[in-house]
Amino acid sequence: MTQSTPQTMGQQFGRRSWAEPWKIKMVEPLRMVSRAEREKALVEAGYNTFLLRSDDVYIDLLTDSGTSAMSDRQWAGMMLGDEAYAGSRNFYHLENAIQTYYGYRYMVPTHQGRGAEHLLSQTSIKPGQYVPGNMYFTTTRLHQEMAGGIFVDVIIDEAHDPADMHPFKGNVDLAKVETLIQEKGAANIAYVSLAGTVNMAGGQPVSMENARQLRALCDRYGVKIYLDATRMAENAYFIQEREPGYADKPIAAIVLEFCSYTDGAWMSAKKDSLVNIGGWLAVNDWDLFEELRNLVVVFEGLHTYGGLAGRDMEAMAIGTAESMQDDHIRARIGQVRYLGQLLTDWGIPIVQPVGGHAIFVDARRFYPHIPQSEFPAQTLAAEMYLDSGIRSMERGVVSAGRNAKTGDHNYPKLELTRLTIPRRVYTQAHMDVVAESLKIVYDNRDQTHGLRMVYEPKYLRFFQARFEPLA
Ligand code: P71
Repeated sequence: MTQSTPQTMGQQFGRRSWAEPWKIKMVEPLRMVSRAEREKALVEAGYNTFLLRSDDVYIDLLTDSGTSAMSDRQWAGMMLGDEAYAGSRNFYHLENAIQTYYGYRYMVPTHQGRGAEHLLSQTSIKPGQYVPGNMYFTTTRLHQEMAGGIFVDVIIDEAHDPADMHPFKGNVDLAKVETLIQEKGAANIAYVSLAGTVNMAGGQPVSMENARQLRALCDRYGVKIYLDATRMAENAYFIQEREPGYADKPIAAIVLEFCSYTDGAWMSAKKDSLVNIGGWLAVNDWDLFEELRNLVVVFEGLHTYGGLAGRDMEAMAIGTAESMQDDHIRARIGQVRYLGQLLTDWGIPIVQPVGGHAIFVDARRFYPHIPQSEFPAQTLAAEMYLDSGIRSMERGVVSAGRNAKTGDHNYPKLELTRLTIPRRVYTQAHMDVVAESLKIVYDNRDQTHGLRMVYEPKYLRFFQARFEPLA
């Protein structure tokens, strides 16, 4: 028998190995859940991974939102919370961090991203106005619609093709924006809703050039641009890697330049900024800020805490700085890519190129025999949980909801199951376990049937909808 030389992870992939730029100081034990327990839990959850108890989950890839591990410095910062009702010291630390790293003048904290979306939508959209955006996000579009806005998708066509290798699949199609402005008139455009690493497209980045050109276009018509900065640090990594002229620029400088092309931003700090809760809304215009500062007290809390404790703002200020460190972002995206490479090598259909925060499995190609009306991406999430206790999330027809006018399902082109990687939480060995589970589910795909929806709530139905298997 010939004995092969054991290979390190890097050697297997023909490169130098990389490792996480942190070591572990505290551990949280995982529970191994038996097959019988998983079967029972899945039925109780109506085949919806949002309705599983986390105690019944082994590796939780539902989301990267609020699930990251804080650093020793952030935890130390939590002890420095100034819990004064007004003017907390931690607010000023946060304000300073946002001004330093994102470059906007004025900021209000919010309890999380959708709190900021609510305030921006209510102040900046008049009923009947259009809101062009580079692909919808569920909560963002809902708040825009609740303010009377009409969302229009202006992302480049390549974004809707899970196999297209465009390096900046999150880019705005400038012609689509200009046509909309000309057709509807600039006064009927609320603002352009621009997002970094477009979540629903598979975590796909926007190029600096695209942001610069969008700014020039909007300036010609006097239209504002607001940025969803939720995963902007990750977007900056792709610019550094792929866009000429940025290879030697630090992540922080790239984020700052990108934001300079926009009029303000909203943030779910639960992603890039490495906290479990928190968000903010920042703008450069004083008059708008005055309105926001007033409205935040109605819905979130005083403008120096916005629904957060002082300690939360401190952790967010420190996390903001940590999120801009180049070695952190490189390892974060490197881990996602490692998983993506295994799946690609095994021929499992995933969205390419692999994005920043997650692997998006293309459920249409995974289950070609399951029609979209039988929820292939939801089915895949259920099957993965059954196989191994790994929790993922549907991002397809269930998430897309119904057309407000016709009441039909919205059938999005992308029918995806998202395996989202929390930051600084799981190791490369966990990624191996995930990859192997997905391979087993793929090998058994011919025996798998779709689902039927048996309960559907009115808003954001994917959170609470219930399903039954079709055979
Ligand atoms: C994600 C989430 C959290 C989530 C939200 C809705 C359904 C399922 C999961 C939240 C985002 C986001 C972007 C680009 C705004 C929000 C809202 N993402 N913009 O991906 O990704 O922020 O959750 O803090 O309110 O799992 P919020």
